[in-house]
Amino acid sequence: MSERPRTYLTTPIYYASGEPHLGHAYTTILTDVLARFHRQNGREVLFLTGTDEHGQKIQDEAEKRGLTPIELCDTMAERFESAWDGLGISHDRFIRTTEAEHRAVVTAFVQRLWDLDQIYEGVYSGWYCVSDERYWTEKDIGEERTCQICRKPVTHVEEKNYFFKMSAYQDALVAHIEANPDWIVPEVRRNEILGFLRQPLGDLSISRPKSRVAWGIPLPFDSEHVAYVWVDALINYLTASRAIDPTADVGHQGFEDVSDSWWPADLHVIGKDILTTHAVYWPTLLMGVGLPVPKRILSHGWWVVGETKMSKSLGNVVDPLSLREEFGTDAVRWYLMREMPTGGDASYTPERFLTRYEELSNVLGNLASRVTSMIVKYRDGVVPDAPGAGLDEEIRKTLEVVRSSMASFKVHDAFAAAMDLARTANGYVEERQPWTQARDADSPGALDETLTSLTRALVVLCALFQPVTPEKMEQLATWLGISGVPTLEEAVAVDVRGRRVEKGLPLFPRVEPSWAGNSDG
Ligand code: ME8
Repeated sequence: MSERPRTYLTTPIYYASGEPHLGHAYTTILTDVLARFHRQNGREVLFLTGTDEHGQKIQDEAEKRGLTPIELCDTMAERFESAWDGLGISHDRFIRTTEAEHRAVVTAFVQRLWDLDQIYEGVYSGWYCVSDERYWTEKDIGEERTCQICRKPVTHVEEKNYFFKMSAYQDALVAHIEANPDWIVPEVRRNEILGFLRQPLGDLSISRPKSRVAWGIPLPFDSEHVAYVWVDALINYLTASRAIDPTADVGHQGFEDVSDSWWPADLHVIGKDILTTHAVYWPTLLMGVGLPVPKRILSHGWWVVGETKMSKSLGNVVDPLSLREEFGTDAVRWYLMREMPTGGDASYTPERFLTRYEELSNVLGNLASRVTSMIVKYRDGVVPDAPGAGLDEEIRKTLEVVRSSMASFKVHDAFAAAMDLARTANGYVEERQPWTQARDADSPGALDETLTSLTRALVVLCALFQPVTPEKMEQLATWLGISGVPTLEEAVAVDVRGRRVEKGLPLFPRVEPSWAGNSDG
């Protein structure tokens, strides 16, 4: 293992029953931005995403489409991978729960629970939502008998299940949350889980009879039952960490010592819809097999359309790839990161998308093209030999805000601060009036100072925007004559004097959106 500090980041694994939409793209881009930020700052990163491929929802969807479940999953896994490719996602591993390695780790995990006497056989009698693959109590479903999450009708089931003794870990979980105030971010979600844990915690059904759900991983101690899809899915994080070697002898599979692996994950990034599974089921299951729990959980809000959550089942999804075709990858990434305060909800509207695009274009893009073209015009493309300290104080303050905002996952604040620096630099142009300075042949130093200060700011901006708009910052770095995008430290320290600069084209050209003039938006 390398000596560099390491960070293991995960997204949820998305159901292979529907197309990737803007909500999935948000989580994945958010995690990508964090991954790029960590890499940029010298950390070794394992960034995991993937698809959740077992369970009744997938089984039913495949049947509806006249496909076998694996045919459906193969198609959809490819769709997600190519969507992430198109959106500049830099994941290190794409996991599919139908992979042999994952199936073996799930088998070993469940066997370990069984061996440690953490599982008993019982009968489940209650309500089930296929869409969210969740059991609900009489109280949860209310008089309308609908799922708490998707509001679709639930069905009554009564069947033999295996149960994990989750209730035994209630006190340990509460103690963990209380001792680690930042374990669940934001605080509103932490309080939600603490509230939930004020009621007695039940045991967790971890199996489904094959007679009802054949599409799953069979239990090693009863092949007539498969692992409950949520148990199967959560274990993906462990599989990818390489902590468990299911081929080793029992006692040597890694459950006793994970120090040689990526486990525990540093951060699970999830939406607020799947908080209970991640903040209650998952840590207690890990406690059940004696493994450390993930270090932190970031539970963000929902993209809504009007008042309603964007979701496939509600039929109101926005396709991030079509936005990308019109505006480019980086514009979609910028909009999603800048528009949603991490943790809160945000409403998608084409107007806001355009406003955010114009910000990129008029503030950052404009600064980049005017600075590079002035250097070409007034100094033959060579950055003058001047101190260039005109924006140093602003740069210093911005870096402070960016670092602290990123550390608390306030990505929107970090990039707002970065954009403010670009705004300030544009203001500096107006204030110094380089076109007037250029006419003053008696004191060329003033123009030199303006141009060098602006170039230094642009180099820092290039590093600051790299995690969110990587493609464009790569271009900007080339125009600025720096090889590759610098780290924040390098960007501040870089000596720009004497470097050759190219006149850049507009980074974010004007776009006439396809919806312009269309009253339906
Ligand atoms: O729940 N706004 O998969 P899923 C913001 N397979 N984020 C959204 C969103 C929206 N409108 N809609 C979806 C599952 N998301 C399980 C996860 S993990 C072990 C198993 C994002 O395909 C958000 O991250 O329903 C949410 O938690 C996730 O997609 C749910 O994806």
